[in-house]
Amino acid sequence: MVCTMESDYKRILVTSALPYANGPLHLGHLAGAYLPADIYVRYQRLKKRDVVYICGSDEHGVPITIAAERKKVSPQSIVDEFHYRNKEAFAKFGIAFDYYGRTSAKIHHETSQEIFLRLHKKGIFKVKTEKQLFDKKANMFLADRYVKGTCPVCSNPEAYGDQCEKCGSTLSPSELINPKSAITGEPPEYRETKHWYLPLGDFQENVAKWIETRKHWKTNVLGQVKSWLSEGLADRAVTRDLSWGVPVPLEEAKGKVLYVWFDAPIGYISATKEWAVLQGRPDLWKLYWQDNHTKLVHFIGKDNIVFHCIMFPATLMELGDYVLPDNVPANEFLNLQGNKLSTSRNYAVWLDDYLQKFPVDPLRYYLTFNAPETKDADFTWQDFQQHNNSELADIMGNFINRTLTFAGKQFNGCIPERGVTDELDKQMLAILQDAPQKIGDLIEEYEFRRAIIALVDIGRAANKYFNDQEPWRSAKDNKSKCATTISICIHAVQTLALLMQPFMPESAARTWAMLGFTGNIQEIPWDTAGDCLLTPGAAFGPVSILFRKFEDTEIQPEIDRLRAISEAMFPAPATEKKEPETPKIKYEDFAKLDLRIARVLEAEKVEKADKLLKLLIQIGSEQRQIIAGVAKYYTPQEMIGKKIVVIANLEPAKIRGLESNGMLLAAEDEKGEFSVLMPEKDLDSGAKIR
Ligand code: B3M
Ligand code: ZN
Repeated sequence: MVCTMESDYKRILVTSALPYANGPLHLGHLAGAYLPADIYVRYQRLKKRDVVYICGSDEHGVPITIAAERKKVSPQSIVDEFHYRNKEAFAKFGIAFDYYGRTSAKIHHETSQEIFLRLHKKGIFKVKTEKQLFDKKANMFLADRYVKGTCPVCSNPEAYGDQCEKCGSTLSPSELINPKSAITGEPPEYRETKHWYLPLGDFQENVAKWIETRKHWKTNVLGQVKSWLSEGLADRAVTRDLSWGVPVPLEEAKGKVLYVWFDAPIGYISATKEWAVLQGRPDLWKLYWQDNHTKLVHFIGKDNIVFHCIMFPATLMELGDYVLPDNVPANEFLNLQGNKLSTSRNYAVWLDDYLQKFPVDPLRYYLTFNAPETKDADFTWQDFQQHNNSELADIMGNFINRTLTFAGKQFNGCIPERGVTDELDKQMLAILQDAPQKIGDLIEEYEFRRAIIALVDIGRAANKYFNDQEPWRSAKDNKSKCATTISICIHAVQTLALLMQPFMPESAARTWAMLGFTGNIQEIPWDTAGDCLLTPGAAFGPVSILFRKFEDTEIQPEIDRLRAISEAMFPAPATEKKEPETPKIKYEDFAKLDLRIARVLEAEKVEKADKLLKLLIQIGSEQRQIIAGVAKYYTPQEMIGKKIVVIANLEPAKIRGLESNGMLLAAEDEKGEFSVLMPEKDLDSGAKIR
């Protein structure tokens, strides 16, 4: 059930990943799955489209029970605490869900069990009895994160049974080297247990065919999905031996619960059901999930791609009467001051904390401007301060303020009458007229970074227009020209306020009030934002500073706090080693190297060589194979789609019998941090490095 054309859609259903209710939210959460979705939804509402935005707490799974054990409280009290805290934090940041559910809800348990039973009755599941890790002391099976051990891919000693957070590899508990129970620290033993598996291999063909129709997806998402498909889909257990979760609705599975990744995506459906009940139309959810005129969009972070692009769609396909996602615009990760965020080490910027010191909209602005849309991004307080001060305060805020202050003095706080327009006036008016379409198209394409840059560009153009028209001069000798200039400037303020709404709703509403409008700004359709909605002669409201600058004295303590944590995380080497001197070279020596930007098309592990990846790369119009010693640090999925730097004129060599035609550049520092060099901007492959 897939609509092929944009115009086929009658309604949009947007979801954001359900955050685990096991801890507070930080800005990595916001940047990944919530802020972009909120911008998209707010825009669609302004376009007067039928859109519903669903989210909620993921309250099952090992992350919850581990948090409960750590705090020595019940899982229920953990999810109760964080469900409400997180719901409130989202609300404070203006994330405007239509419904925020929770997977402990009765309707969710019922919906998940019903879907499990439907698949069971169709004979979809494979039931297997297998040996799994068991902790004798704790008397329980060790699923997922209940086992820790050494990652077989990157040797990280702290890898979990389901995933290594260092290299991103997906693991199963039995793959860990030296496994230990996360509860008792004991080495586990193997015991037999029975589980229900989703035979994803059987669905591979259908999933692959469907993915072929998703040409419009982001390359980072398609790259990961294709790499999963090329490795071949494996059976996935959808049940667990745990006591916390949705009970498996079968007599023979007593004491088992559904795997959290089986029930959590169903949470989108059950939350839509709850929303429908609140609308007084309990069946309304069906229109959004079971009518093929719905455009379903899942906003997630990159670690959730396999579940949203393969596992959940495969389940829905088997059910046969559900819509599949039109798009899954997953974001990459946001780092913090150059390091990975770490909840357990308190290396994060917590939303609650942020709000004690700074306003909402600058963060919404900066996280959109610096969004990890195509590659990981880094949040630094310095950069946040700089972009707030220059773009929000100096461009947007300054333009709005100088316009209204000037109009206050020269025209008595009233909107002046517009007279004859000259060339500059016409140019400015054309920019305003085109803006809704231009920014709207970018939002439709999930290009939120470019959209917000286009918004600030309008502020920039308006500031320039103000300067070029010099209204302070015309005020003295040509009052009617001055009136025209200021009328157009106020018109620009109005357009900016309307177009700011999806990104910075609070500031948009404040600007609207400053303009003297009394109605709700959200009622004004997006498409009219470029028109002049002002009434000449009408008085506008009191003017106040829209965006304040952030001082070094406010920013420095934040940097210091994080630096102290990161130094504890990665202590500096005791003695500074002096680098041996390397002989100087001439430019001609350097010029002998043909260094190029290349794009990784395919990546796979080299059999029996745990350090090597075989990469197919594109350099301009040419494709080549190189063998790179990066497998300890990068999974094949992580490499696909990446732009890298290669020495293109290195003599071909045979490595482990495989031809390597070039070499990629990478670096490792004293801390053992390893990185392949990747250009900061999206350069074309083949570009020469000089
Ligand atoms: N709770 C994982 C996460 O927060 C998970 C998402 C569920 S979406 C259905 O990354
Ligand atoms: Zn690893």
